[in-house]
Amino acid sequence: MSNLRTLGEFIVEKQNDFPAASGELSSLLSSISLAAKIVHREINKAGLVDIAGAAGVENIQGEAQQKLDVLANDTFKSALEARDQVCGIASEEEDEEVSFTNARNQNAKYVVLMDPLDGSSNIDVNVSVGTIFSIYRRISPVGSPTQKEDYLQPGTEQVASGYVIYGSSTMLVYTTGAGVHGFTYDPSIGVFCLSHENMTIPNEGRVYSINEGNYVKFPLGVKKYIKYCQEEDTSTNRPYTSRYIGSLVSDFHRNLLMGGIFLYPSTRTYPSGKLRLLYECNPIAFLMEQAGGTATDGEKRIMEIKPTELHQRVPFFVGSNAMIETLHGFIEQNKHQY
Ligand code: P6P
Repeated sequence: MSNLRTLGEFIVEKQNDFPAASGELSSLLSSISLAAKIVHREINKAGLVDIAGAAGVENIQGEAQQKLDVLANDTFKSALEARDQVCGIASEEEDEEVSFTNARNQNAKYVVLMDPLDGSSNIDVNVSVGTIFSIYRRISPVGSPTQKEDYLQPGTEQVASGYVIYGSSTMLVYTTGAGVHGFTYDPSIGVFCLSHENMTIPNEGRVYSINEGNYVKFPLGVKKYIKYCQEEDTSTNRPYTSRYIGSLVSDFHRNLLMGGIFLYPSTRTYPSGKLRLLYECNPIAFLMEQAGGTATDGEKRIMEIKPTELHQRVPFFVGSNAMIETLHGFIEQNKHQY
């Protein structure tokens, strides 16, 4: 295959897209792709060796069996700590941020926020899951432990973000602010190969993704938008198609490729929504904007929200511009009504 371009080669080629980098991005992203290969391997044997659900079961080496989301967290954390570029991480699996303690890491310039295995409950039913990551420059002085402020930056400060989707094939999709690029993993040679250069989302789509089981708890504007999606109107290609996998990375990846809108609104039970701002919504929002789409909390740009705590949740609407615009109209007309 003459046009085979690996993730490593592509990053070096695009090196100048990553400001003030001297190979830092390639090393940082290669540690992420290394961890992704390990998680890919563990996920693909989960059903065989019962890693998926069983915590506390011993494997053949007599080691304590880890649940996959804990295993994914530990794998990404140690891969990132092993390199010189990262001084700390925040993770859905860690109550507080983890500031790496050795001098090498404390002299590093970047922090990584991640959801190491998003949608892990889907593993037991063989549905695809994903890793989501977001990379920032630290604010606190180099050479010291990280501070909370390093992790509580608005999404506009991201220098890179991406996801790994462990689906029918494993893909790594990332942006450094110069477009969105997708790489498909070839396990036979152990490399991620460029398969989707400059991914862009269509301005219109026909897919809406939302957990309609929560319909009665949605704000009135969201209810009216769902009914709009279901109305018969051939001039606007409606009714749309409802597709909901229940795994953010999978629903997002499909909509990125085909066009569409993903909605996780606030509900009466969860007034701030369910999805996490720092390591789910911001990285996905960065990718969406770079692919020509929109990501909001129903009113304002997700990436302009000033975070106040590591695990804070926000309502999340992401997808094709025209669909988000129509949704905003319904939300605006029916503010604060359920
Ligand atoms: P619900 C998975 O648990 C997750 O965090 C996202 O990946 C997914 O989009 C969402 O929650 C699904 O939530 O309430 O519809 O099951």
